[in-house]
Amino acid sequence: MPRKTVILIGAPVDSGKRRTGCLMGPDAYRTAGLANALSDLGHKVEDMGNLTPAAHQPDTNEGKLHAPNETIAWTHRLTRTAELAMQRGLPIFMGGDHSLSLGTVAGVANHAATLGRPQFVLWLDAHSDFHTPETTDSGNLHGTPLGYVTGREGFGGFPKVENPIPQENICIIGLRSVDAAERAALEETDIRYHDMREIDEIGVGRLLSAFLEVVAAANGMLHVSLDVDFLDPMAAPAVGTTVPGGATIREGHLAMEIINDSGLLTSLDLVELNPFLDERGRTAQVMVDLAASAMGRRVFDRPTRAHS
Ligand code: 4U7
Ligand code: MN
Ligand code: MN
Ligand code: MN
Repeated sequence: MPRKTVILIGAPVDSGKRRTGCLMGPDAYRTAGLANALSDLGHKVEDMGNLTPAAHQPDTNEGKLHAPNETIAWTHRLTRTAELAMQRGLPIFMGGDHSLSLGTVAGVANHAATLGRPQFVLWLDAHSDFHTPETTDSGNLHGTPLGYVTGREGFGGFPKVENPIPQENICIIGLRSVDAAERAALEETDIRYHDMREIDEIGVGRLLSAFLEVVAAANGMLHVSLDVDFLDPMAAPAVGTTVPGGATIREGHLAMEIINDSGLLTSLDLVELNPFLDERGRTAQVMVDLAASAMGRRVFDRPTRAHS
């Protein structure tokens, strides 16, 4: 990838579920050396420090949703921050739980609209995160960002989504835990989704390349949202929502390397890292290494190929 201005944005969002700890994510990425890994690749790196949510009323324990006021306040802050950062460079949002993507995706889509370019979203996750506040059983808003940014109903009290992402511009890869209500809703959409079986049988490279061809043909902007639980918990244990049978380290890197080769990446979320659950920082390190692959780290400068 050509040299970029990369803007690291700490988003210590911890309101999207009940188990806490994701607020330590941004500092774990710093400790694992994210800024240096990117500057070693030739990028200009700025760290904006950690954001705070907009002012909000304290949450109560009433109602099904966990901490809606705080998550709404984060959505306001992150939407605006994403819009502004996109004007200056390539933002990497260091989470924080996945409810941060209600704001980051809404914000990058607003920026794409000002350029008259379509926004695409690649969602690497064990889960589809397609709930609405009405369909969620857990009440955890980290399970709702794709519902929100596609403009589903039921997000009363949240900022209006000015530029919903068209369903066909979204690709989810890594699925192995989809709730019944999400599945019924997803099957009615044009969202592209691939479960682990498709990774096994077809390969992450082919699935991803097919989507990236669509993005390139449309001159699209590409936001990648990387949930730690895309990876198998043996490779990446520091996450609250472990689901066995996930992607390997190599499948993760191959995806990132293909993203880099495409030259399409315009923004990135690193989400759901819970350093409190980590083993000597190894999950934070895996995520930093994946981000470096997405931003151009490679073993050789020219593509290698098998001997015939
Ligand atoms: B994550 C879940 F019920 N679907 O809604 C829910 F399985 O950002 C999990 O992908 C959501 O980690 C996981 O609570 C959200 C559950
Ligand atoms: Mn609060
Ligand atoms: Mn997720
Ligand atoms: Mn997940």
